[in-house]
Amino acid sequence: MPCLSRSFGLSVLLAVVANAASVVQDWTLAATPIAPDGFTRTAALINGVYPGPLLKANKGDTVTVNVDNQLNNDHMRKSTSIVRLHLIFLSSNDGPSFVTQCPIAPNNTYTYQLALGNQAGTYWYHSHLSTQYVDGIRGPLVIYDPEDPNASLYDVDDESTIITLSDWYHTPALDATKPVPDSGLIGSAGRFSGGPAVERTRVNVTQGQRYRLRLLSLSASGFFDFEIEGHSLTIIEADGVNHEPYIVDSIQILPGQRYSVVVNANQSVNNYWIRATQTVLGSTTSASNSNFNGTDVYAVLHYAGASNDEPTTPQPTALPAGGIAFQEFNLKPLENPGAPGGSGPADKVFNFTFGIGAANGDVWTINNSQYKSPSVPTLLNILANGFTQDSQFNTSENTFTLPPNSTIEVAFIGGAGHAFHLHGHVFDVIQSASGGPPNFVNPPRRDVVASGGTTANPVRIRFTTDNPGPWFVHCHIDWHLEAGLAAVFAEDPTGIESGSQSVQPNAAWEQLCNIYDQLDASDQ
Ligand SMILES: *[C@@H]1O[C@H](CO)[C@@H](O)[C@H](O)[C@H]1NC(C)=O
Ligand SMILES: *[C@@H]1O[C@H](CO)[C@@H](O)[C@H](O)[C@H]1NC(C)=O
Ligand SMILES: *[C@@H]1O[C@H](CO)[C@@H](O)[C@H](O)[C@H]1NC(C)=O
Ligand SMILES: *[C@@H]1O[C@H](CO)[C@@H](O)[C@H](O)[C@H]1NC(C)=O
Ligand SMILES: *[C@@H]1O[C@H](CO)[C@@H](O)[C@H](O)[C@H]1NC(C)=O
Ligand SMILES: *[C@@H]1O[C@H](CO)[C@@H](O)[C@H](O)[C@H]1NC(C)=O
Ligand SMILES: *[C@@H]1O[C@H](CO)[C@@H](O)[C@H](O)[C@H]1NC(C)=O
Ligand SMILES: *[C@@H]1O[C@H](CO)[C@@H](O)[C@H](O)[C@H]1NC(C)=O
Ligand SMILES: *[C@@H]1O[C@H](CO)[C@@H](O)[C@H](O)[C@H]1NC(C)=O
Ligand SMILES: [Cu+2]
Repeated sequence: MPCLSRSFGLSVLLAVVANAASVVQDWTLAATPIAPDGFTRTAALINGVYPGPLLKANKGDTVTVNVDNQLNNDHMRKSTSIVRLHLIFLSSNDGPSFVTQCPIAPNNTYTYQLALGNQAGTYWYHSHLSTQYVDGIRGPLVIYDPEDPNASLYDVDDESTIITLSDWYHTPALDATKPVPDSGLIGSAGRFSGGPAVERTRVNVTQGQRYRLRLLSLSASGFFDFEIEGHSLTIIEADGVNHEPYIVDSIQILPGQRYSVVVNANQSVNNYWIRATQTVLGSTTSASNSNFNGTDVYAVLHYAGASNDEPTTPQPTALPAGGIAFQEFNLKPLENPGAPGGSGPADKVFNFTFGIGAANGDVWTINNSQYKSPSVPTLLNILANGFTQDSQFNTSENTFTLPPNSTIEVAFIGGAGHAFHLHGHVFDVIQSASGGPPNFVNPPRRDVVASGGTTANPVRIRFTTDNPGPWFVHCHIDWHLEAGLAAVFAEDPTGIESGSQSVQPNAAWEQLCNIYDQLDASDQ
């Protein structure tokens, strides 16, 4: 079996390499004024734009990103690190600060180089240092699959069909206390209560064509309810994993989640509302921020030939009567469905009981332990200091070693309202927050999952340890991550150090900590 799978892997690799291209982007990070919702603030931006530049490649390509860190504003972190959400790369390229690398110091450059292998789908990238991505370092990453098995379901899939959803803040993250966004952006435009009537983002379609819309939540906190007036959404992808077509009228997208939906432009030539209602703590309003109006997040689906005006119909605010709402448990993966270990017991079960560790909500814990970034990244402790056991890490690192080639099950216990993300793997959601019985046969497969469920049946995920690396598992509500709602799975430490899947960082990676550790605190 190992031999078979190895030769299969090799032939796939050769087939992919034959068409592989090299995609190179140069990113300059700098503090730059921008006003996507009409309010000008200085943000931490890549090449001066928000969202960040589209990183676009084909399956099998090699992507090189040259990062030049020119951040130099006292209200925002000056160091940085970029993570590519979930992609199963060598972990020295994964990016979370103090898990796989030290941050890139200001006035320094660093190159991320990634062989995409067999992965395709809709991803995003963002800074993974503290809450820095909230300030603007976030953008879409799309890997097209020239051999998409379900390509016949749509006609158009290009830059015009990538739709990012973001919560947006007027105050830099470091200065924000009790942060509630000021607005919600679709693409690069949004409105806040009392602000100017910023022109709404427009998505152009031609009647008779079917569009693969790639919906990405680049959010730090807001949840988005997405709907297009008069058009159903056929979900075919969740978080980079193809799923069987599933038709809904609206879909809730949590921070970090992505979906591809096919929309058939088969209605009469006109303009239609795109609604992306934003909620924070389940509400479209906030007592602490009167700018926030979660209802007012709209774009326009514009048919060629229609007027250039906004739709004349009332703005929808909720799923219409009789509409079909998305339920996660209905998602079924297209390829190789079935949870690791089937309905049998997992090799190792983790119960992550999370909770608020301080009355003011500034501390979040897993099993009463608040995650705190170590000064020495987890990966460095494994590679340079030979750590192989839980007890070698500080308690506040919430670091659990995992054996190789095993089925791991994690239960997220503590209630709804969180969006848990695991690096380095996709996982099967054997118990979804949306209900349904436990599913071991064809459960949803993804990399960011809603917490919730019942006390007896909390949300549970499973994955197989086939990718050695220190993998961060954390709430993707960035304020919760910053407050400690995180853990690290140190998967197969021995396999990280040596063997065919060992992690071999380059010389530049090895310098990152030396440079960072010498910075003044204000430059970190
Ligand atoms: C980076 O360069 C700028 C401009 O030369 C300078 O003002 C700033 O102090 C430098 N930052 C560090 C950490 O060296
Ligand atoms: C979608 O892909 C699956 C798996 O390859 C295949 O069985 C199915 O027929 C495809 N559906 C369409 C409409 O192409
Ligand atoms: C939509 O079409 C209009 C008119 O052709 C064009 O000006 C606009 O740039 C298009 N918008 C997008 C997002 O492509
Ligand atoms: C439009 O397309 C959708 C999705 O394919 C389909 O369900 C619906 O019946 C079509 N409507 C019309 C008017 O053709
Ligand atoms: C919020 O936005 C909606 C939609 O534009 C609008 O109807 C409503 O009046 C706004 N609420 C407030 C409090 O401004
Ligand atoms: C996890 O919780 C379940 C349900 O309470 C319990 O049966 C199981 O023993 C726990 N497992 C571990 C490893 O703590
Ligand atoms: C967390 O605590 C529960 C009991 O409260 C225990 O079952 C579980 O094993 C602990 N999980 C970890 C990862 O230590
Ligand atoms: C654990 O914490 C102590 C005190 O904060 C620190 O000196 C030490 O370097 C930490 N160990 C690791 C492995 O990070
Ligand atoms: C993984 O474990 C299974 C059984 O537990 C075994 O059959 C298989 O050979 C192992 N694979 C590897 C790569 O070690
Ligand atoms: Cu959370």
